[in-house]
Amino acid sequence: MKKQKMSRRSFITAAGAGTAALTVPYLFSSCSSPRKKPNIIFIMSDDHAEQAMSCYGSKMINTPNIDRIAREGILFKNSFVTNSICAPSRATLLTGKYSHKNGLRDNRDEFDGSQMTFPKLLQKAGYQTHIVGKWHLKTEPTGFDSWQVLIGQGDYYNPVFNEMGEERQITGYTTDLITDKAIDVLDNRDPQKPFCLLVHHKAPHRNWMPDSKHFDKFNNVKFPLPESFYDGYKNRPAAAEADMRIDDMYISFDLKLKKGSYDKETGTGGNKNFASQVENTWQNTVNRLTDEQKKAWDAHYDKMNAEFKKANLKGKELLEWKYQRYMQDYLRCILSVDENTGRLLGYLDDKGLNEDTIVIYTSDQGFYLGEHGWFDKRFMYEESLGMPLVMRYPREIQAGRIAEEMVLNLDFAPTFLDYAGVQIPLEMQGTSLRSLAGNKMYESWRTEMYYHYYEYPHGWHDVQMHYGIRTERYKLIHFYNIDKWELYDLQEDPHEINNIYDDPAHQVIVRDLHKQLKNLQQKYGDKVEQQISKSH
Ligand code: SGN
Ligand code: CA
Repeated sequence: MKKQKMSRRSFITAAGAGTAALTVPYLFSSCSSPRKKPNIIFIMSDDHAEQAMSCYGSKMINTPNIDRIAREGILFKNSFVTNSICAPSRATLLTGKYSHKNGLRDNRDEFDGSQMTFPKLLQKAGYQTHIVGKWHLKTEPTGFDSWQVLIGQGDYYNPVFNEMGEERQITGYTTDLITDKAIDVLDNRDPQKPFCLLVHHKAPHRNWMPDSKHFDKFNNVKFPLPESFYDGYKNRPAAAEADMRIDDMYISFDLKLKKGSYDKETGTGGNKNFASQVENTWQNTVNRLTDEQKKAWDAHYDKMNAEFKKANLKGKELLEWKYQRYMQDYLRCILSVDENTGRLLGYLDDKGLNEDTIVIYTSDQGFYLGEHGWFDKRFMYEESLGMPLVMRYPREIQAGRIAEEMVLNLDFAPTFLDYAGVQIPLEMQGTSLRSLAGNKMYESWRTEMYYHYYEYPHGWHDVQMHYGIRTERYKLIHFYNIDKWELYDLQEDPHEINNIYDDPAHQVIVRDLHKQLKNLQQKYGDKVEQQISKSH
């Protein structure tokens, strides 16, 4: 058990709450001396799993620049997303609220930009606020002095940006271009004001198109299969139903094979409607490349196509080949994200901004890199529930700290407001990470978290709606449309293969977790019964 810490400061606790998650840490900045308000650079990539970051112990890739943030700051080992999918994660980031409160439950919903968000509150407090990169919330950004965002998911090469209402296509590799824009924003800012800059990468989102300069990386590597790669989904019907197995990948669009080097497109890719047009979509994507880009592209992939054709792989061999191909391109995309993170850190070094700037690196959620035989996210299982999080702020955070406490994407908004000395609205459902990160005393910390995923049956990958609770040791999940419960003992079964919900030896735990889960739903105001009746 972890020791509970008591705060030296005054806390305002929402009526009847009494736990950290509903505790508003303090009304005013915890700095007693009137120091300059810190700048904030929040870098968020898309689908970057902890398993692919060397500071989280990955052996597959080196991410020296992201690791630098961890080394000079803090790494959160138990950082989780509350709804593991892109747009909902972003809406929670902005509002500090669960999906059922901010109205954005799945990727089809539109964000109501008239609601309270942390950028708006920072703006009021004198910050300049900016966002560059992926937005994905459908409505126009609000609360930003400037915004330059990709349209929808955006493209890996030569993307179209919406620059405050004007669309403009820019030639180049998107991860670099987003960073160019970020640096440009910093160069042109008003130096009298603190800034908050959100840098949201498209990469390493599907379909994993690397910068050609990284084509020579990982060619001779054989990535070990994750332990749960050949999961049989026993006693887990929702997992068995999900359409996101490595075997389901499109061999064209995802794995970059050309017509002629394979017989026919075999993957369902997670969306049966898309399957019929996938080869054309892939062709159109390649057609967007400039001649020079296309030349580099062909020089690399033509060789791979020829080798594939010759090998004539089938069954297990083909499946494992797909996994290796997936990993190569996914990791190559991350190399660019890491390098560009280094560019931003270098900028701060050069301008002498390190001390006064909070730098965060995270991803909108985790991702499967072959665990359970999958790619994609959505499930409350560890790999996609996890949300990598490292943060540096030399004025308050001791270098090399590692936090075991459970932190959530709900916590970002209150954290930024806290550092900026802005009152945290009671309606925000997260807790500031400032005291925890600064190793200061705090009242108590959450030892359980609540999760709710909604995108079914529409959209991609066929993952049943579910809610659940994760404690330090156990996880209880309810796939409510099929009324199937799952229980995992994370200590005994870290890969979540054995659903022990019906095991007689665990019935006391099941009963307790049910109670805790109900309490969390009440505390956060998630009226699940309504959701269930709507979806039937
Ligand atoms: C796209 C992807 C899906 C992915 C969703 C959501 N298909 O539709 O695989 O789950 O985005 O991702 S793709 O073939 O178009 O790449 S999210 O990160 O935006 O939520
Ligand atoms: Ca994502």
